[in-house]
Amino acid sequence: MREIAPGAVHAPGWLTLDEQQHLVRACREWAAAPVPIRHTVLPRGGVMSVQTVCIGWHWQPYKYTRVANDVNGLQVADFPSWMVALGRRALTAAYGDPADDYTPDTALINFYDGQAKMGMHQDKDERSAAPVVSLSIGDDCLFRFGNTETRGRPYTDVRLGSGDLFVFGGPSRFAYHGVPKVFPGTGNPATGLTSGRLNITMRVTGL
Ligand code: MD3
Ligand code: FE
Repeated sequence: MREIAPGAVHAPGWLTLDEQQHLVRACREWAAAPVPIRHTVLPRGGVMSVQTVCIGWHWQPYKYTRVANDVNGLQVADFPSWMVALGRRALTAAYGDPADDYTPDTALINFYDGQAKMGMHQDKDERSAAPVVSLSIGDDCLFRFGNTETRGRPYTDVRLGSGDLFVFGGPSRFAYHGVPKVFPGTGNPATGLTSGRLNITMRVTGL
């Protein structure tokens, strides 16, 4: 367990192989229906290289909606209670105190192929300052954790691997961050993911 910055805690290999397998299976189902995983199109016409599917609420830049009116118009899958329980356990592991009042109601599930990246950004579409719980499965990546003022330096680069937990709360909740690179072929096929990287972020929308 390592505190990268105040409120930003990295727990390498926190998920068991069994938990990773369970999450890979769940994400495969969510990626298929009711709203298929897709490359999000940004308002100015750009297309994200990462593919995303959501549960609980549907994220589209720069808002959350109940139905995916930018994809197929359907309501996204429910946020299951076992994910709420997993989010609470993650928060407790990171901060060391009970988190029974933490109730995430949405998750963004991002899939990175070997070429995908995510530019430096802040997550500001939630109307809540509650922590974000991030779980990574599959190929390693370079994760860049910045500051709350600018997209640029200073930042800390961290290599994230399969099973890693990262919690971003307190002063780190609105910091810039991104994924400049994934390292193809570094994952463990026993997770059920034979290529690419999966990242699951749980959030509280405040909606
Ligand atoms: C720090 N995802 O979905 S996870 C995103 O690996 C996103 O897919 C990246 O950034 C990924 O918005 C990074 C780590 C992460 C997620 C959310 C954060 C770091 C964060 C929110 C606030 C601060
Ligand atoms: Fe983000």
